[in-house]
Formats: sequence, C-alpha cells, structure tokens
Amino acid sequence: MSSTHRHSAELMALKPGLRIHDDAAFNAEPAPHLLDSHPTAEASFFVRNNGTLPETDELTPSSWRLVVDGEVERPLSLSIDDLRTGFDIVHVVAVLECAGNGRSGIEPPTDGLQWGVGAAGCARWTGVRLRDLLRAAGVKATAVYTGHESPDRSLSNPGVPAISRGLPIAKAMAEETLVAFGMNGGPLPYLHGFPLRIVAPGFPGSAWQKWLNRIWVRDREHDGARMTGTDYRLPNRTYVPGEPLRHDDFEVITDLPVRSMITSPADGFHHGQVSALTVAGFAWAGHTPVAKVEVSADGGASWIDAALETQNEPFAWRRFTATVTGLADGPVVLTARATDAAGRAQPLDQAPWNPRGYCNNAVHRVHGTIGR
Ligand SMILES: Nc1nc2c(c(=O)[nH]1)N[C@H]1C(S)=C(S)[C@@H](COP(=O)(O)O)O[C@H]1N2
Ligand SMILES: [Mo]
Repeated sequence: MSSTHRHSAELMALKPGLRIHDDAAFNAEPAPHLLDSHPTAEASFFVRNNGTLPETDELTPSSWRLVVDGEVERPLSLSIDDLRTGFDIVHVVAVLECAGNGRSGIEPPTDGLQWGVGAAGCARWTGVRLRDLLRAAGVKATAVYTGHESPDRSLSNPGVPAISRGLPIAKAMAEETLVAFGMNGGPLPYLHGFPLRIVAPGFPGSAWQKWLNRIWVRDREHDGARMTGTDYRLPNRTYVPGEPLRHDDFEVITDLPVRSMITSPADGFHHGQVSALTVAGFAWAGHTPVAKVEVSADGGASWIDAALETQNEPFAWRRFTATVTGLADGPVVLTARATDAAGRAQPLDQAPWNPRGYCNNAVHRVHGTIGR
C-alpha cells in the first residue's frame, strides 16, 4: 500500500508539501529548504508518531486533566486553567529534533524510519515549568525519573501505549523544561500534542511527550513503552553491524549532537553565471553551544567560516550565512559543517554506526549547477 493511501486527506492537508513516510503511523518531514524561515511554521514542522493518533474528541481542553503522582507528597490533578492561572507562564525557543534524524545516511542501513535531515524544527514554546508542577506536588527524595503518559496507542496492540518516555529528575527540574500548551504564539497544534506536551530542550524529540495527561514520578529509570531495550538508546561501546546486542550496553540518549542544515539554496538549484553564492541555514546542538560553522563549495576540499547570528536563547538554532566566491560553471556541491564548543565537529561521512541508526549528524550537502 502506498503511503498516500494509508492516511486521510484531512491528515495530509495538515502537512502540505511534506514528504509522508511510508509507515502505518503518520510521519512526515520537510525538504530542508522549507525550513529556511525562523521560527519553523507549523506547516513545515516534521511530525513523528509511534502509534495511532488520539481521536480529536479525546482531546477536549475543558475536561483535560494532567495528573502528577508517584514519588510526590501531594498528588495533583490539574486542569488546563489550573496550569494557566496557578503557575508562571514562560516561553522557550528550542529545537525539537528526532533522534532518528539523518538515519537514511547510515551505512549499512538500520531498521527505523528513513529520515532525511528534515526531522528537526525550531519553535517558540509556551507553557509552565515542569519543576513548578513538581514542586507544587512535593517531590520525594526517592524520585529519580519522571514517566510521561498520553492516550495514543500502539499500532499492533491497542491495549498498550504508543510510547511512554520520561526524564531524569535533574532534567525534569531544569529551568528550560516545560509542560507546554503553546507553539509560535498559538495553541499547540493537534499533531504536535494539543493540549499539552513536554518540551525538553537538548533531549531528543522522543522525550517531548505529546498529548500529555500524566507525569508519574518514579523511584527508578522509567520503564514505559519504548524506554527499554535499544529504543532511543546508544551503545556505550563500538558495535559492528550484525553483532549480537547486549542490552546492558545501551544507555538512554540524553543529548543531541551538533548539526547544521543548508536551507538556501535548495537542493537541485540552478543559477546563471555567477561567481559568488550565498549559502544559509541553521546550526544547533543539544546542551553544548555551537562554536562555528564552515561552508565548502568544493565537496569539502576547502572551507570558509560562516557568519553565525548571535542569540540569547541557548536551545534555539542559529542562522549561518557564508558567501562562497570564485565559482566556475558546472556542478557544485555545497557542504556545511558545524563544530560545538567542546570541539566536536560534524562527521563528513557518518556518525558511529549503531544498531538503531540514531544521532547521525553527518554534514548536509546540497547539489546544484552554475552556468547557462
Ligand atoms: N504521545 C506521543 N508523544 C510523542 C511521540 C509519540 O509517538 N506519541 N513521538 C515522540 C517522538 S519520537 C518525537 S521525535 C517527537 C516529535 O514531535 P512532533 O511530532 O511534534 O514533531 O514527539 C515525541 N512525543
Ligand atoms: Mo523521535
């Protein structure tokens, strides 16, 4: 069955121009040039679902409850109004990126959605700090992790949640971590978790639970759906393809590697006879700031430093621009490479191979031609 027949026209109309992945769950990503304007508009924002979507009539904001329970002194059941009126409302500009972004560049290929480099976007998120809710509930000394729940179900077994991930308690208590109800000045859109979602800047998108209705404070690492085994985990040692997996080697991904993406010009560009070309895009990383971006117009033989826009939002992506000169007529390959403040640069080839194909932050290349 082709992907276009799997999903309703209404659903696809919410993501016009995006590539719908051939999967039973609704997953879509933009071509990089659709990410050229900041913040990322809802229409261009990738969407990642692990299971069925909740029915819209299950998502009534007036009756929605967010339960906070587990290792707390006073379990809470909060309405959306309680959140809006009882807690400080804050804004965070942050990149949301799937741990599988770039997976299609992994050799040999792994299971999992074959994302290009478009499974990332940067938005302004509005909500309350998760730590304020946890403090209101009174976190016990036994708390080590949160577990997050939502009504979407597994495709193969409707009795099982699609996904239930959580955060180490330190990240749950971090200033930047939100329970969000707004995106880019409007309400959180349906596909992005209306009415509530976790915003966990720097963590992979899997930690950003959508349609959030429960925060279960745990006395151990959360073991909900897609938290265990090799799901959203990287091995702490080198694995070669085909090697048997030892689950003890796998640790939860809690940070995203440095990455950049060329959003202009678009792949397949054709310019008349020009000798100079402006290359622009965005660079970001998880918890370590981006230090520099370089651009190459000769496939990586020589590099020039790009100008990096300064910004005060530590988890937002940063615009880079570079003008490459001395171009000859013919095919041209543009490459961008970001380096973080710890000196880690994007690999030219691919990130270390891992069984699930996570965190491939290899450089992005755009191909075009110059001349008549
Ligand atoms: N309830 C729920 N939350 C979820 C998911 C999901 O399938 N169900 N997918 C997670 C993953 S893997 C990612 S990458 C992000 C994607 O967020 P988006 O669809 O808003 O882009 O949501 C996360 N939160
Ligand atoms: Mo993801």
